[in-house]
Amino acid sequence: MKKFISLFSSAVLALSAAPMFANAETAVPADSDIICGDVNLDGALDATDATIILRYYADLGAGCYTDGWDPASYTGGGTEYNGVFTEHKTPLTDEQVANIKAYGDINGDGNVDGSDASEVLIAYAARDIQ
Ligand SMILES: [Ca+2]
Ligand SMILES: [Ca+2]
Repeated sequence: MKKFISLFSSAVLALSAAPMFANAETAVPADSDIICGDVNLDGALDATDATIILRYYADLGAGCYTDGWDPASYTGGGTEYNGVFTEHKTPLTDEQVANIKAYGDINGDGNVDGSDASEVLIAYAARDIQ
C-alpha cells in the first residue's frame, strides 16, 4: 500500500508540474529563430540593428563595455547615421551588449564593428529589392 501511495503521489506531482513547463514563455526567441544581425531580437533585420551595432562600436571605441568598465562613468555619446546625430544619455544594458556580441558579427570576422552594420544594411536593402 505504501508503494501505491508513493507512486500515486509521484504521478500527481509530475502531472501538476507539467502545465508549468507547457505554459512557460520566454521573452527571447530560441537561437534557431534569430536572424544573424538582428541584435534587438525583434525578428527583423533592418536599419535599427545597424544603428545599434554602430552605437555599440562607437561606445566600445570610447572604452565602454570592457572588463572593469563602470556604467556609472558613461558620459554620453552619439551616433551619426545618414546625417542625423542621435545623442545617447545612457549606456546600452548588459542584455543589449550580450545580444550584440552574440548576433552582431554578421560577417563572421570575430568582431562587431562598422562592417557588420554595413552588412546588415546590405542585407536589408537586398530584401527590399527581391
Ligand atoms: Ca532587428
Ligand atoms: Ca564582424
